[in-house]
Amino acid sequence: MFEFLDRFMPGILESLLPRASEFAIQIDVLFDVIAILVGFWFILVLGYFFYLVFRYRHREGQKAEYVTGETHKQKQAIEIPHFLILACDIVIIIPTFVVWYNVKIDVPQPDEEVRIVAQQWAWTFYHAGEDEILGTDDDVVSINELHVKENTKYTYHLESRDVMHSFSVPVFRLKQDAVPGRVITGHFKPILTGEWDIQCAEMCGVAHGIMGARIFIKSEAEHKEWLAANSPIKSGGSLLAATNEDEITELKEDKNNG
Ligand SMILES: [Cu+2]
Repeated sequence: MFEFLDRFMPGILESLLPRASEFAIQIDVLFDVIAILVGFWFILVLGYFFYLVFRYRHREGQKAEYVTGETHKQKQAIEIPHFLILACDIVIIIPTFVVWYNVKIDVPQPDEEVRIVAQQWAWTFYHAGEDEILGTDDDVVSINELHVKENTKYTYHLESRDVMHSFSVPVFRLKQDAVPGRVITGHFKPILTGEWDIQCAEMCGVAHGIMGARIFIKSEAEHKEWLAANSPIKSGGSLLAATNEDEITELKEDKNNG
């Protein structure tokens, strides 16, 4: 449905940033529908407003008329636009529910998982190693660099170590709050290779503005090369696992305190 609708849309967001996730097209179509409807009424109402200001401007000897809005014609002038705007609301609400369900509620069975931890003021990403299973000894941890494979369904688990942050990947049209004490699960499927920005989108302290990171979307072979180059040394693997366990205990303690 969204592919079909997209043919008639101006593609406002796409003209600024490519769509690198599977659901990006849905957000873009919704954005265009809202921009067109709201823009139409904005221009119409402002245009009419300035016309009236000019048409009924002050003139010598002319007294102002007191309009009560009680005649049939005056009531119609209010009611007709009112119902037209309600109709526009319905046109916006229906696809909004569909997109919300597809992006936020319906998390598909993943091919891979990634753990994302936000803190003042950096991002830590836990990538599954060559075994493609998250939480094992060969996980690859990186700071401010998220490495993912093209055409792979990901589930992400988003956490915060301190205050509220927001994981924003504009090229995915993805934005999700990170809340201390909670693990928030969501999904994305990269469909383009390249390197783009990640930015914290929730005011989280003095260095919020520079709490950025980069996302690297690669082909499967390139991603494997990166994993191999960054895999933890086997004997040091337990160190990483210990770090993970410490963090999990910390999280639980937070929950108890709360
Ligand atoms: Cu922030």
